[in-house]
Amino acid sequence: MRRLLWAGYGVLATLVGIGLAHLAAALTDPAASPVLAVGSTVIDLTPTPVKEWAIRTFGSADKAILVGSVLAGVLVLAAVAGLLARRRFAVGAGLLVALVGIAAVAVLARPAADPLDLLPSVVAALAAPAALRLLGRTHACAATSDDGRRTVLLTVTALAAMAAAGGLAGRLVTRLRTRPEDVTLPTPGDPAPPLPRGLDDQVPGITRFRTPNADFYRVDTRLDVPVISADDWTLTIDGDVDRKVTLGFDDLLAMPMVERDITLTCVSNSVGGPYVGGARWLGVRLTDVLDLAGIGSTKADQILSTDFAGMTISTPLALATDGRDALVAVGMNGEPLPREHGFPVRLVIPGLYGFISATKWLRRLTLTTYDERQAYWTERGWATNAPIKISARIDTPKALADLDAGDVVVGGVAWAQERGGIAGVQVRVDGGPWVDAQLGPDGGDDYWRQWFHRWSAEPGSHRIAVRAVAGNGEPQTAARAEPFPDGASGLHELLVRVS
Ligand SMILES: Nc1nc2c(c(=O)[nH]1)N[C@H]1C(S)=C(S)[C@@H](COP(=O)(O)O)O[C@H]1N2
Ligand SMILES: [Mo]
Repeated sequence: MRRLLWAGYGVLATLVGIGLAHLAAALTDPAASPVLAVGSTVIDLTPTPVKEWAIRTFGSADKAILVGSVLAGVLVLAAVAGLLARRRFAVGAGLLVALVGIAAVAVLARPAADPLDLLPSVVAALAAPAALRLLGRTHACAATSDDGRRTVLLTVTALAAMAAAGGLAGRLVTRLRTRPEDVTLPTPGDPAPPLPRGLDDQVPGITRFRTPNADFYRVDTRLDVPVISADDWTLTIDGDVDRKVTLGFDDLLAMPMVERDITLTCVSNSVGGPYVGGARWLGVRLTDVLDLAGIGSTKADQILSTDFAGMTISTPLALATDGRDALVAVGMNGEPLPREHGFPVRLVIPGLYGFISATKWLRRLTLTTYDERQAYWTERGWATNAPIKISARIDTPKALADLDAGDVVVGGVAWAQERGGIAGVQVRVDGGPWVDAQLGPDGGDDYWRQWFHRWSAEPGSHRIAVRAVAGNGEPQTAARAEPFPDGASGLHELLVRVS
């Protein structure tokens, strides 16, 4: 019983340290929070196959699970520290400081770390042992006085409140920084045509023609939602250029604005998977931005883009500048970029998977060569050139659905960016003939297209398959491939039961 109490003291002292460190991080750099830094380091060190497995198995919960595991591990060690402190305070406190030390190393190892980022760790290294000492003292008094128990209870409550308040105040402070909703976007000189009404209302269960921001898939290496202020944001264009240039947010907004409907796709999306979304993007042409620095005589073959934390993504220069609508984007569906999707500025380059094109929280564009510099995913074995593969997905009915015999509407979306869009979609039931599906309205070559097919279903078990053909005549391949290293392929097929 007494042991359990001391283990609890260790955990509580650690939570006080974490809570106050979180507050200190919010005041300096939210990404420098020790728990997040440890979690990010774990992500970066995780081998690619394990990472892929985690994304496949846990989906977007993969990060919550990771942070949870890191936290659980820390708290187990915290309990051990409490137990050790029961006999010798210095040993327990030493373990706590050592824990913070590991976190501090993780904080400093981040590419964009600066010395101020150590502040939260210092706060934790002071607060956790101090809380443990206080708990130890009160515990000792409890043995010698009648009010002792009450004092212990009070101390525990006060410290728990402090830990919680630290964490909450940290959140509040973070919220108060320049928010996306404070930004007024310019109107585009080159607007997108009105997006036609999709099949949303006609085909129940089909993916919406335009993905609302709140529903847009999110894939990145971050555990937190980066909180970046637009006021002190800058973009630097450097490397093999005529002159190095640095732009502020207002400089960027003053440039000619283009608006385009573009469907973004993640290389980790498996056939039929959810990591794809269609949105209306507002931004400056990437070539206009690069021209400010002058890339006429460059020997570079890649654009290495760097985010606010030093994470890098590389894009083949020739593809990014071949005339496609590559954007340095500030708006998404009529609003400033949400923080999850790169506020204040990100890249959007149609036709290339996000991991080689769609840098969020953009800070730097460096013209260089693949020999000279390797981006984050290049170091992890992913391809450097990965055009989005033609793909069709069945949204309705769902796999293994129980359906009533009779008219069934099969429907979904298909995409073939930078290949002239979708020219046709075909459906096949049980290895029968391929039948043309009806296409929804056209949202442009870089946008996905909805489709549906009326099927008269007869009782039994049936296999439905779909395939697409691009506007340039290229058919979707049936050859199966896993996402690694340049995107999944194969046909989306599913089984349903009709009775
Ligand atoms: N800074 C940064 N940008 C990033 C990533 C990242 O991990 N960090 N992930 C990329 C990947 S893999 C994809 S698929 C797209 C996803 O963009 P979204 O989250 O807005 O849908 O962002 C890209 N941009
Ligand atoms: Mo991705």
